[in-house]
Amino acid sequence: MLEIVSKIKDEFEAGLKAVSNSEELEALRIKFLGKKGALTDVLKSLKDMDAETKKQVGMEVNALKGEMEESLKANGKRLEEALYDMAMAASPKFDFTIPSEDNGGSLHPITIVQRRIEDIFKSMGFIIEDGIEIQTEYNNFEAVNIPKDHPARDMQDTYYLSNGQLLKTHTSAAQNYIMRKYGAPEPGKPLRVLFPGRCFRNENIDACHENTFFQMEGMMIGDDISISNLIYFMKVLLSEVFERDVKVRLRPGFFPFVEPGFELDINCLICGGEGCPTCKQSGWLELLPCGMIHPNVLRMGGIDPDKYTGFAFGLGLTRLAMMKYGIKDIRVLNSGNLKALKQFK
Ligand code: FA5
Repeated sequence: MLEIVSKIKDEFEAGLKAVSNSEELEALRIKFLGKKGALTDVLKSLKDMDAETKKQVGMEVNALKGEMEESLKANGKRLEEALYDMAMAASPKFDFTIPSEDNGGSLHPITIVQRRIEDIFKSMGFIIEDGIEIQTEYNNFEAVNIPKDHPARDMQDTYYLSNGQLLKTHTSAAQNYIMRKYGAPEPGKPLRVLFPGRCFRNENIDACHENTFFQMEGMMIGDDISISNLIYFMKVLLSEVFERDVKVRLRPGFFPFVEPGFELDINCLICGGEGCPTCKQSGWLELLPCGMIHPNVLRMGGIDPDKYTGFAFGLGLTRLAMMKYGIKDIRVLNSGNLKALKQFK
């Protein structure tokens, strides 16, 4: 029987050498591995053999079957590549690298604004960090002072994975990781980090709420950081992004991870403050919540709140892009509608 297996192997190899297209390759597979294929026949006959022969032949046949499958796969790929090369050779004028005339592609408006803000903050000594999207409940909530059963969790309902992890609801989910990564700053050298990212919430979608949107978070921690630093950076941010004066208002805001906390709203640039669906008729749009980092959050990040203070802000990047470009409805940004999006080239 072992001789038969060896003969099948030789025949298969000879057949493989003669194959010149994918139809022939498939015919070869059927001839040897199909329902009535040569090797399949040997496999079927194993049941009639004595235990010792069955073991020996079984091992050989299974090894050969694995080899054949590998060879068929590798040759399938080789034939596909050869076909592609032939097609390319037959149409020498076709060149992938020539840009298309009518749609050269463009950056998404959120990317444009994100890069602009990153440049502004990099010039002020900030490091850019990239936060992951699937987070633990601990990082997203507990580590930013939102314990289990805290009512603040209701504001950020999200999508849970079967393993208990979740799609992050805010960029603040990276605060703890970043504090632990960089540790307490040296005197006079505050830690300055900017971390943009995509966030997810189980929302009722309307003109200014999406279930998938972008935020950009910033954090500065040092031995001498105060609210004045916070206000300075927020002013620089807005004036550089809008390149003109915009009306803003600062009001107290509650977030369990800052104390004191503020809401910085922008006068709606779609309606000029008169009220429209984008600002829910209020004339103002919540854009930039911020505050002084809560001592509990610093402590959980391994930073001594008796020695260090810091501020954090969580900019609504998607909404900022809307205001910057006069986009009335947030749904346009995730629509994939190239007609709408390519004008921001
Ligand atoms: C937060 O997410 C806080 N983590 C922000 C923060 C960071 C506060 C650091 C203090 C210190 P809030 O839930 O308000 O806060 O969201 C922040 C911004 O994200 C909002 O002002 C808004 O501009 C934007 N945003 C929130 N939900 C949505 C949504 N569903 N669609 C679009 N933008 C949203």
